[in-house]
Parts: sequence; structure tokens; C-alpha cells
Amino acid sequence: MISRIDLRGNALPEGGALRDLLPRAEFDVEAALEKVRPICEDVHHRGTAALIEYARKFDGVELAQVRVPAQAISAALEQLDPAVRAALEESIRRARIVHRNQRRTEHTTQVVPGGTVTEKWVPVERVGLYAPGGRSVYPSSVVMNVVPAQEAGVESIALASPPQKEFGGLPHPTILAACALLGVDEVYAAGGAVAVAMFAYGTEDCLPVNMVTGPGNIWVAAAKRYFTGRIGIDTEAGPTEIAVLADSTADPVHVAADLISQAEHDPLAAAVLVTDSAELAEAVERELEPQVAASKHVHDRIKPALAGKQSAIVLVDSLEDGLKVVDAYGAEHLEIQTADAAAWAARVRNAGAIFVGPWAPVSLGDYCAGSNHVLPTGGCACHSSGLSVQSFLRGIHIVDYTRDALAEVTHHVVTLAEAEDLPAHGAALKARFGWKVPTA
Ligand code: HSO
Ligand code: ZN
Repeated sequence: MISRIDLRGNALPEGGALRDLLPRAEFDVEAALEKVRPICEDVHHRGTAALIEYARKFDGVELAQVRVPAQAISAALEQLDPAVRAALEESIRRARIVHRNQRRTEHTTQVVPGGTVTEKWVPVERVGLYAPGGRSVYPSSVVMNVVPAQEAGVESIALASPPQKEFGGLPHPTILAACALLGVDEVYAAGGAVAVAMFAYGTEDCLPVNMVTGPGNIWVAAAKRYFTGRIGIDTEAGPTEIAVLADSTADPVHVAADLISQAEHDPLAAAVLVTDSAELAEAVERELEPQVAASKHVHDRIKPALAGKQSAIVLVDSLEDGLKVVDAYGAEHLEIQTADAAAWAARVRNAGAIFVGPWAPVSLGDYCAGSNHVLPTGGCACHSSGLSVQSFLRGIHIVDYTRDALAEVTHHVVTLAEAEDLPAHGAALKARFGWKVPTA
């Protein structure tokens, strides 16, 4: 069901060559971009009329309006299962305390007497959050997007989620209920690239935003790429990934269950076990069979995900080699199930989030650890972070120099400007001192 990659016996190749040996799903955003472009431009030119037409075409619904009425949001909360409400509230509470701690403080550095640089952190003014529909109706992702934006101090937060036929063209009720719990009242019934275009360009109903975040399928990723530069984005989310670094002390029942847990998202989801123990590899393989067979989404997602070329059991000679492998892979989620797990976790360089030891499965992080589950996929963990308060903040430098402080450094600025053949740069300083370069 899951393939094996045996890297034992030889020294591991370095860097990129090692990465090329490791499995990864194909996710051709560039190809999707071609299809998404005309849709985005149509939304630009026709606004709400285009949104209504795409809802008819893609979602099979006749929308009276794109903006979800306030009463539909409060009704969804009233009808929410009390156990789901309690769980969402706990998820929100934990996420809030973690994200509140991520707030940045302003720092002023005195560079020289009379010369300071202050770094001020300013939240993005208006953000559009996307919550997928269809196969992935995840109120937990609403929590993971809204909480950091709110804790960063974003004043204006709008959310879009696809209209659902079975709910009369409204987004899924648990998405609406999560919005109500989080205090988000500006919600639109719009899906995929259409929703991203609505946010980027604005329509009669929806003011344009400065930034779009949130998970989504390849169309959402392509639309985010299309608008990058015009608006800010989080990362282009690809199919979810779990890597587990495990040794012979790991429990194969847990490892198998955790691999399956993320395979459950998508037939393109990746589950990768990296281990120095052939016994564990075998035990996990054995354990996968009955667990997969007993799982709900066995045929449509779990089996294709585990059997796909993006998933594998990677055998290595040692945990040292295992560490190199997981670093080269840069998983969205990395579990460390080894003896002395915290020490190994501390040495990992590339991962979206790290889950340490037997009692921190990825599913905990998906819902209730307090950590964020919007994480870099596709190897982007090598250069990017998951969603956080920082994602919604901009650091602005405030430069404040007195006359004396400027005079003291003018000759250096003039010299560098001339070295770059930009004498007008130097002249801007000289003009302040009667065109003579002050000598300190
Ligand atoms: N594991 C997914 C997030 C998620 N899981 C939502 C359950 N619901 C990507 O991190
Ligand atoms: Zn998940």
C-alpha cells in the first residue's frame, strides 16, 4: 500500500540531490493559472454579476446576494451542536493565548546621539480570509486564520466560503457558526478563485482587501499567485503532508494512525515515515492495513494518498541520517517519535510545525494545541513559516535624526552616493549644509 525508499548502506547525497530522492506530490499551479486568469478578470469587470454567474456554474446555486445576511450567521450559531460549539470555543481559547504571545513590541535603537531608528509594527488594514467548502469544510481553519489576524489588530476582516446547494446558497453552517463565535460578521458566499478575485479587486458589495489568507485547492493557490504583488498572501497551500521521524521505540499503532490522519485530507496528501528501524517499518506497514480498512475515507482519499508516489517509508542507517532526510524534505507537519524526542526536535531546521513525542499527534495541532495549522507545504517550510500574528503585521522603520547627527555622517553618505554614481543622493544632504560637506 505504501512504497519504500531504502537509503541505507551509502552516504546520503547532499542538499538538492537528497531532496530529489524524496517523494512529493505534483501540484502544477502554473497550469491552473491559465484557467484562473480569465475568471479573475471577469470578476474585475463585472463584479457581483460575475460572482452570481460563477455560483450558478460552479456551485449550482442561484444567489440572491453574495453577502451573507447577519441573521443567517447568528442562526447558524444557534443551531450548532453544543459539543461542537464547546470544542470550537476551546480551540479558539487556546489559539488566542498562543497568538497573543506573538505580538511584537516596538523597539527604538539609538544609532548615534540624536539619531534613532524605531521599528513600529502596524497591522494590515483589511484582510480577506478564505475557507474552503466541498470536501474540506473546516471551521477549524476559520479559527486558525481569524485568530492571528485579530490578535495582530487587523481592523477589517472579511471571510468568503463557497455557497452550498444544500444550504440554500449559504456557506456551510459550521463555517458561519465559527464566524459568529469569532465575531466575524462580514461573510460572502463565494468560492475558489472567484472569491480571491472578489477580495483582490473588490466588487459593489465587497471592498478590496490588502491581503488574502487561507487554505484552498489548486484554483485558490493559482488565484493567490495571480494576485501576488497586488495583495499580500500567506503561502500557496498545497496538499497536506505529514512526516514522522521514528526509531524502534515508536509505537507502530500510533505511527500508522498519524500517517492515516493526514492522508484523510486528500488523495494527493503525503504521508512519509523516516526510520532507522526495519522492524518498525514492517510493523507500521502491517498496522496500516486494518486501520486503513476501518477508516471512513478509505477509497476516495486514504488509499490513493498512501499508495501515491508522494508517500513512502524511507529507511535510513541512523537517526542522524533521518534528520538529514526530514530536513531535506521540509514537511508541513513533522512528528518526532524517538527516544529523547525533544533533543531531536531541537535539531530540526526545516518543518512547518514539529510535534514532539508520543503525546503530540498532528491532529492535536489541527484543532486544539493552540498552534496554527496553516503551514507551509511542498517544501516551502525551508523558507517560510506558518500563519501567525507576524503574517498580518508590517514592520515600519521610523528614522529620526537631528541636524548634528546628520552632519556627522554626511561625508559617508556622499561618498557612497558618488561610488554608486548617484550624486543627487549626496546633493540632498549637501543642500542642507550650504552645499558643503560638513567635516565631523
Ligand atoms: N491538517 C490540515 C488542517 C486541518 N486538519 C483542518 C483538520 N482540519 C492542514 O494543516
Ligand atoms: Zn488535518
